Amino acid sequence: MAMAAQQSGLRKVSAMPDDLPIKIVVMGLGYIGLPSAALMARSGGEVLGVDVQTQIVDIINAGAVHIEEADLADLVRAMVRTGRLRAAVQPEPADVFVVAVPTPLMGNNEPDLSHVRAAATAIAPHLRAGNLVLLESTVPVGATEGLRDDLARLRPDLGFAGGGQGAADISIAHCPERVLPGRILAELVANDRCIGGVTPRCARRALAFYRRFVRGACVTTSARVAEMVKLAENSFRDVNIAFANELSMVAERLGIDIWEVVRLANRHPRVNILQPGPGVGGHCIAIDPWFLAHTAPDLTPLIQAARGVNHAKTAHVIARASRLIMSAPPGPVALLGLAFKPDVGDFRESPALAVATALAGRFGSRIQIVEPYAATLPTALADCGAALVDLDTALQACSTMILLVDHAAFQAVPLSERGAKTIYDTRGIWGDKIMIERALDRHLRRGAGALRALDSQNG
Ligand code: SAJ
Repeated sequence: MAMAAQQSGLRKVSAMPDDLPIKIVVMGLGYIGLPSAALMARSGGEVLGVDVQTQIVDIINAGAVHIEEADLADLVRAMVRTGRLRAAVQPEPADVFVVAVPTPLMGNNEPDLSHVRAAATAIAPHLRAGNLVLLESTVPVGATEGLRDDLARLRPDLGFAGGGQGAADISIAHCPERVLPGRILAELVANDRCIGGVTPRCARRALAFYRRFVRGACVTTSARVAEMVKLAENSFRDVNIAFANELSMVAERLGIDIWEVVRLANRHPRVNILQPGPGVGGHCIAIDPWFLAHTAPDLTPLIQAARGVNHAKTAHVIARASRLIMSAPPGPVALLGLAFKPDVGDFRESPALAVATALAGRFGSRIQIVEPYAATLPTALADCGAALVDLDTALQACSTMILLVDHAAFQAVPLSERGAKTIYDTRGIWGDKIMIERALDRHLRRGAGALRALDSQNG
């Protein structure tokens, strides 16, 4: 094929024949980059994972992992052993560059694209005609074209698809990830992908790449649509959870079991309310809606209100839990869970962690924390005197329990072991809620007065 292209005088732009191993550089070895790099290696690619942290690079080159994710450690170890997965702090020339770096928020809720720009600077010297650059990080609409423009400025000797005159040496597409922490490897393969090219040809080239390891349907579109699709998905979930959280506070005032309300309302064929909880955490749902809101602040009151409601729900849980602890007999109080969601060891933006930190600040050494996914407590908690204990110890020692995360281990605690305790179940996992709520309300009324006294003492 290459020979035919040379003979016909055509420029060879596809360096990725389906039957040859391709060289792939993955920029960013976090929750998306590392699993993706390992899967790309498993599908036959020669993969170089790049991360700015040498510690992460060393861990991966030793065949280990720095993040908890189902089956990831085994896959990475196997791929490093085959030699098809390596890590380094700097990229090398490759056929495909995948950018999977963090895109956090700045203090004013403005998207921070500095890591994407840094990745562009790092790969620019290594680009050559025929390369495909794929942006997987979640970004505001227009950022993929922005990446193209950054690369074009850095490499004026190359032509960039959709970037004006000249041959399109470099193709660029946005292919947002959609995977759920805890199921990342399975979902990277099984989920449908939305692939947005800065030109239709870029989308087609990206499609051919993803088909190597994705079994779900791959649908092509423009980069701008793909960017907005991703933001719409996570904003939809945030708004729906905010609705559930708002209802939960109304139901609480009315003495109604919100989880029963949601369960019964969802029997309607066109209603699907998500689950209320102590707030929304993780590095996606709590962040991405701001990418839309920031783009059009005047047009997104609903999205912004949802962020506010979910944030306020955490404050509401802190206030309610504080009243409960004030009304409880002296002695330890168990907080169950710190993770941002069940059955993961991921504490990013965790509302449970925020609640625990606030309660530890107020009640110090009375707080006993159970978190099966943590080996030690974050210093902010430990410094206040809170202790990390196992579930059995907490069940034995604590007559008051505040459940913050619906880990499977907590769901398995039978009524016989918790029936006599005062319980605030923020996730609704223990079925006997009406009884619990009524007992809780009595405690809370007593606790409110005592809490006011404590707060005025503390200034
Ligand atoms: N939560 C609730 N109630 C619910 C569902 C979730 O309170 O009914 C809370 C969780 O406890 C957690 C937060 O929301 O604190 C987010 O958890 P999640 O399971 O909803 O989502 P993530 O952040 O793990 O993953 C989301 C997913 N997006 C959607 O479902 C639309 C995932 O598919 C994306 O790939 C991921 O964001 C991402 O990386 O963007």
